[in-house]
Amino acid sequence: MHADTPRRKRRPVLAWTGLAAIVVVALSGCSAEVQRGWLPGNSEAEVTDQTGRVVSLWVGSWIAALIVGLITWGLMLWCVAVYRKRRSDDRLPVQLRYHVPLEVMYIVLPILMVGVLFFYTNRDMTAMTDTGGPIENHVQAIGKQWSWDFNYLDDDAYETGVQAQDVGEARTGVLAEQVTLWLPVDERTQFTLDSRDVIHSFWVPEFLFKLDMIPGRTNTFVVTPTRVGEYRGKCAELCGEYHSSMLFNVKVVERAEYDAHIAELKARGQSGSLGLEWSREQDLNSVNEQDLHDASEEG
Ligand SMILES: [Cu+2]
Repeated sequence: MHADTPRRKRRPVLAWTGLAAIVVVALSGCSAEVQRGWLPGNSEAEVTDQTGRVVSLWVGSWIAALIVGLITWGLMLWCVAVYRKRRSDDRLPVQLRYHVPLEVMYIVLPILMVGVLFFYTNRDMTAMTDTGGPIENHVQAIGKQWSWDFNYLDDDAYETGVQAQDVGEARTGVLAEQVTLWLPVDERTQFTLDSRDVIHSFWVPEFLFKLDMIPGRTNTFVVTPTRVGEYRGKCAELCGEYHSSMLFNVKVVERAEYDAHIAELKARGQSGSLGLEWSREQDLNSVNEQDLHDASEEG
C-alpha cells in the first residue's frame, strides 16, 4: 500500500537506550558517591562490617530497577513512534487478545523479579540480625517518648537521655545536647531493642541499618563498628509530638577511651541498668489532664 514510503528507522530508540546505559556506567566509574548510590556514610572506609553489604544490595536493586525501567520506557517510546496513527490510517489496528504466551510472560516475569529482590534482601537481613557467634559487647537501647536510654550490659553502667518535652519552661522539642551512645571500635556488638511506650525505630543513618523498637517485643541485631568517629542517630518511626527531636549521638572510640567513659558513668552513680518499667507515662498523663482541665476552663 505504501510502497513509496521509506522504511521507518527504528534504530534511534535502541541508540538512546544504549547511550543512557553508557552514561550510567561512566558515571559510576567516576565518583565514589555514585558507586555508593548516594547513601549516607563514608566512601573512603566502611563505617561498620555491614555497610558494604547494604551498599551492594542498594546499588544492585537500583541497577535492576534501571534496566527494567529502560526496557519499559524503550518499549513504550517504540510503540508510540512506530505504531502512531498515520494520515492514511482509517481502520483499527489488529486487536490482540487471549494471547496465552504473552499473558504467561507478564505473570511469570514480575514473580521472577520480586523473587530475585526477595532472595537478596532476605539473605542480607538474615545475616545482619544473626546473633550467632561470639559477641564482644552487649548494649540495650530503650526508646521512650522522646529520647533514649542505653544500658551497657557487660559493663553494668547506663546512660539516660533527657526527654524532649522536659526541657525548659514550656514543653519544647529542642534539646541543646543529645544523649550519646558510646561503642568500642572493632567489637562485635549485640543490640537489644526495647520500648517503654509506643513503637520507635533505632536508626543510625551512617550504619545503613534501622530496626523497630516495639513495646512488649525485643528485637536484636549485631553490628561491628569499624571506624572511629562520631555519628548521628534518630528515631525512624513517627512516635508522637516530638518524634523529630528524638535524636542521639554515637561515638565509636578505642577500647581504652570506652572504658574511661564507663568509669565516668559509674563515678556519676550511673551503675546498673534501667528497666523497662521506669516510665514517664504518669507524668505525661498528669500533664495531659492539666491541659484538658485548662482547655475546659477556657471553653
Ligand atoms: Cu520515636
